[in-house]
Amino acid sequence: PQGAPTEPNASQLDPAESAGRRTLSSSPTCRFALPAFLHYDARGLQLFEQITHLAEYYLTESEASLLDSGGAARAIANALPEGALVLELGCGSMRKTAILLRALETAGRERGLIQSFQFYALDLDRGELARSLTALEQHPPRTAAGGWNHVTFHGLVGTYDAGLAWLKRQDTVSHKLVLWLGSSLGNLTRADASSMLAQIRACGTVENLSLVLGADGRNNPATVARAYNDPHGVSRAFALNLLDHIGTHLPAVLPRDAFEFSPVYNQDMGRHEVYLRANRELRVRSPDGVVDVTLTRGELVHVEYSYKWAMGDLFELVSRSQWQMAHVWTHEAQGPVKYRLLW
Ligand code: AVI
Repeated sequence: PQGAPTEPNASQLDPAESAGRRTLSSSPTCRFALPAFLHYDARGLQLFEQITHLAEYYLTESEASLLDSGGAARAIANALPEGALVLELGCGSMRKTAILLRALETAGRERGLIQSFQFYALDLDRGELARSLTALEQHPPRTAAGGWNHVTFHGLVGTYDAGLAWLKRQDTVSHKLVLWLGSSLGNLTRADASSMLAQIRACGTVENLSLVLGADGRNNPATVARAYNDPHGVSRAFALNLLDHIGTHLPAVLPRDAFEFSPVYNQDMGRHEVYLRANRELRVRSPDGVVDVTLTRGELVHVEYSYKWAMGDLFELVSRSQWQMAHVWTHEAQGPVKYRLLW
């Protein structure tokens, strides 16, 4: 049925597997690092959704305004061939995606298209994905008589890797459009962002594949710091939430009361960094003995990077990964705050 999540092929990905192995790897900034996907269980997705509504977290509003009043959604919808497949990586609540989907519905009607656009939403949590898709389907544009007529909805449960492997196999569609929005590329190191763009590029040809990419700029450090450490405590709850369910991924438990939220904007590197700081010496042991480490009091565990991209670096990244840019929309409403959508 429409809206019910399906899986990208049979190989149900087990993010826990790979995470477990990478769990106690080190990062350039500290001895221990946890993979960022651990933030996104159902509760983590809900907390992140709350963050996107905060005035301090300027990224979401910037992107939404580029899609909407900035005209990006309409331009993309008008250019997309009939029957095209649209895949959103890490779709979350799809509040901004809805702007593009409504533009596709309108374009379908205005252009008198026969074949629907096929929208696939990829995310990690089946329940949250189903809930978001159902909500989206219940809100077609006002002009769409009797609901969505030109967009068909599908859910994919899995990681980026699984979603892209699936996309690569979709070789009978007229066009594949990948949406990688919300500055999600910022959660990868600059080297990994480059590999990821190359991996997306390999899912199709220059003619049949395109990408819409959202990237935050290297904004005022105080503005960035506030976006990631809001006075309402939602960013803090989001970071600490990972400790509540880490036991399902790791053969070890990190007690929540042993850690403090420790965010910092690293201006030289152009990235926001989040750590969890041990407030006491702590031995972390798994029953099987695979994990057995002692954290010192004050020791940091790295849990997230949010890289910010200067215009020149972003262009260089895109061309290095074999993409050609058709259009750039830049949001500059609040003085130095910049956010870009690349297509
Ligand atoms: C999902 N991602 C792009 C967010 C970001 O801005 O790095 C995650 C986030 N972490 C704390 N606040 C928001």
